[in-house]
Amino acid sequence: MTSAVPQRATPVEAILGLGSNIGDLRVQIDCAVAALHATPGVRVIRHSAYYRTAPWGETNQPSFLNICIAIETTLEPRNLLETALRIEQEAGRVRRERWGPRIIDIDILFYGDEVIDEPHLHVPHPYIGERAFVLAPLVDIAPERMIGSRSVREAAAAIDMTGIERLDWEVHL
Ligand code: GSY
Repeated sequence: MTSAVPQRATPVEAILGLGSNIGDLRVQIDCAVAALHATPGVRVIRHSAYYRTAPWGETNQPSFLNICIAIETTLEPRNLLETALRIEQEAGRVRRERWGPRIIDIDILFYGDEVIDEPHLHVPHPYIGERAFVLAPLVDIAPERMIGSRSVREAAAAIDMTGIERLDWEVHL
């Protein structure tokens, strides 16, 4: 089958962060992972544990469920972003407040080793090293990745993990 979306000849490993804090958090996260895996040019290859995390930013909102996944993708970064936004919209996400509650949020944390600085597309994601809700799941799947001069493992060891709870839930790939 041919696709209108341009595909790279060689797959790239990208890392995505997912979070949800409205409705059935586990269902929303799992549906988003399944929708990504069902997208032509995307294959989910690793999945972190699930984490219940205290809200960052606007703290007067429900706790989040967060995970990270690694994918292999032949999609260009912009098409991967559009895929993430489509899946968010299909899940019913409406963008209201910048740091407010959300059905599902999908962030591109890394796209290979590429550095991208374009409107709405900043990769590596600029705040990875400062967010415990990202670092906790990220260390499960990419501990040796570098964030500036530190590895993910080092950044995770240095950050305050108060409010971050690793859940003993089975992970399906
Ligand atoms: O940037 C992702 C959305 N988000 C989150 C999140 O995913 N988890 C936690 N714990 N707090 C958050 N605040 C925002 S905004």
